[in-house]
Amino acid sequence: MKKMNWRLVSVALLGGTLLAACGNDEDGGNDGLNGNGNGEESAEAEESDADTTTLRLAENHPDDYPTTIGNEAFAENVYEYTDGRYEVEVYAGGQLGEESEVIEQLQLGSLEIARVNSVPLTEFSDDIGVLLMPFLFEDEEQKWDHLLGDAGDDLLDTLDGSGLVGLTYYDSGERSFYNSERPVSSPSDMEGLQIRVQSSDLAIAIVEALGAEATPMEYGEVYSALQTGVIDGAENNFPSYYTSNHYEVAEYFTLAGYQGVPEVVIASEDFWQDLSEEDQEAFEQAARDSVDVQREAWAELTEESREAVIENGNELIEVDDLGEWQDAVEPVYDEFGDEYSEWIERFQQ
Ligand code: GTR
Repeated sequence: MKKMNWRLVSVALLGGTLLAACGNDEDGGNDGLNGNGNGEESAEAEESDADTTTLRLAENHPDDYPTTIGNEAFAENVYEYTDGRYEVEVYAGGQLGEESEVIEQLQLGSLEIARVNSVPLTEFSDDIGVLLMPFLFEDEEQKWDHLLGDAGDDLLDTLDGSGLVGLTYYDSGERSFYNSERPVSSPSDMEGLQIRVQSSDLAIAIVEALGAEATPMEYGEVYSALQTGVIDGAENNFPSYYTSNHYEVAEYFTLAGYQGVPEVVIASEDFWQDLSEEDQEAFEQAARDSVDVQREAWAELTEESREAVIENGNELIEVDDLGEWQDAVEPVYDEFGDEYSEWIERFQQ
């Protein structure tokens, strides 16, 4: 049986049209749940039950991407844990703008919730940048023990006062380099390549330490920049490389996961302060309880996208000596290591 379209069902139950809602699910998959920018749906929801407040959640990945699946689990939890007083509509596919625009909307209070990567958050906390440090974590287990433990919580708290409230982390695996020019197996092959990075000094420093040139730009612009040759490559995890279609225009993918920056679910502080303490706890719990669903979907899509790009004929380049890459990014530790030393110590315990 298909997953129940929770939001529509809840709306319909209140409006007494359960059958119609279930019928919708037949052809809709999770479309209705995602909202898809259809203002009529939220009007319908508000009309059906004046006691239910509808919130918007911005997501820049498509409907079936693991973060979107996590968002939907979060939305279901919120509805349940607040006894239907809040419902969350997920606006996937970047409908509400690029990540920087979405963050601005959260700060202004014109949007309630979003899922973004931790990199754009480095602008609003002096500490979150630690997550960008190359080869920070020994393995996924160490990373997740810390992220879902005290260190991760304390790091989210460093957003205090920025207009943003961090709720939880989602999996984003490891980022690696890919390009359209040549197979890259050692840092010396990166020489002179023009690589897109997320907008952050640390991200730029990493690429420069590897002898390449960094071009910061928004995610949504990368495909055409690769296609037109404005850049030679970028860096990301397998699911993003695949679902953004970058694999079509950058065939060489280097298997050297150098960075494990996670995704973050964040709320607008403006909205947050209007919630009762009890509701704040319900939202926090709803976010935490969606992490397993997201991580499971993450593991699946990582495997699927890897297979899909191999099938497409892309070249996945094995790296013989990861130590070479670690040595090459040492200057990044020289430049930023002191700034993040306490956090590095905590995350590497
Ligand atoms: C993806 C991440 C996006 C976005 C993108 C990027 O892995 O999920 O939210 O940050 O990377 O490189 O801009």
